Amino acid sequence: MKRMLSAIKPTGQLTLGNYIGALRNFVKYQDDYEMYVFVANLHCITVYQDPKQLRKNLKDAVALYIACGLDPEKSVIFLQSDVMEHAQLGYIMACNTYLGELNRMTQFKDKMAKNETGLTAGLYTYPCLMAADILLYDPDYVPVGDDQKQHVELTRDIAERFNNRYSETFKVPEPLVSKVGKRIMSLNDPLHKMSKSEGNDKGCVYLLDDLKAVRKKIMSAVTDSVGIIQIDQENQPGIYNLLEIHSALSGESKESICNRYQGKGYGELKAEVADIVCGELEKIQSRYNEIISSGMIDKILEDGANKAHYIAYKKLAKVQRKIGIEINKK
Ligand code: ATP
Ligand code: LTN
Repeated sequence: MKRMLSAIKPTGQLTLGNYIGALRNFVKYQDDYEMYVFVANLHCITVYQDPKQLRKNLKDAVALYIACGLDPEKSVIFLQSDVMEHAQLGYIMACNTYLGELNRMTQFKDKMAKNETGLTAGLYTYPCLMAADILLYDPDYVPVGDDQKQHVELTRDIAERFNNRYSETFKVPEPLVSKVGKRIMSLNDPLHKMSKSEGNDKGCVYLLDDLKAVRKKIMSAVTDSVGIIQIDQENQPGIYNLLEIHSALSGESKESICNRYQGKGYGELKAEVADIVCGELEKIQSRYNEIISSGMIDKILEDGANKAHYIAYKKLAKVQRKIGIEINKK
């Protein structure tokens, strides 16, 4: 069975973007692939997090993974820092990555361009840790949203370079970006990604949001003055985003939705999208509440970390032998 690995970095509450672009796909894949999914808590702290809030976000993220359908019997679910090999291989990967490569990473460049202050070294070297996260497990595929594709491509470059230098060690993974829903945009600023860390709560639907608030956010989504429901991402990015959300969740093609909405207004489309999103969130939230009150999370994470560690440990030992940092092992 082929293997997949992915992660989410819960720097805040998980969003509809995380669900459509990532989580939902993990759930679909878990029947056909050996699936490893972790909560990237080491990535979270590349930007300061309030410790109490972070603890809650991490627990919520695990509960939401399961509430969205990840099954601990089928998928290995764990917390990144419970498997220490991530940090150790991350350092080794940083020693095999060039500054020029990190300087080209769009996510970091965007932050630099905004003149954000207090950017940390951890944020800069984040792609090296992400490469380690992936390469420890030799996955065939890494399912991610559009914004993470560049990091997976860098991971491939690092793996190939390492294999050439030290002989075959890592499988070179493929990024897997789904066609629909790879980039859900903010509801009130459809030119920017729906994002949990931008502080734009009105444009962002959180999976644990009150459903009335969700409906309100969708009904107030920014659209345009064209007045026709059609597929025109460039001139009608808000409508395109609503069609994308609808299509990703309902499975109906954007063309078919547009056909049904010939001669109808934006308000009606928004109401239908709100119904679909709220229907989906209602199910997720009710399962989330059961999971949180069941106290099952600790055991799931313990089992997951044991299974992940078994693989990561062997891979790190191999890497350390190959690069010559151990004295008595060949
Ligand atoms: P941040 O907002 O802090 O940058 P994020 O919401 O992008 O974070 P990540 O942990 O970086 O969250 O992403 C987890 C996964 O969810 C990644 O595969 C990412 O590509 C996907 N994802 C995140 N936001 C969206 C979005 N708006 N549309 C589609 N996929 C998304
Ligand atoms: N950087 C990713 C989260 C992440 C990840 C990974 C995704 C950390 N390590 C390994 C896939 C594989 C993000 O989504 N921000």
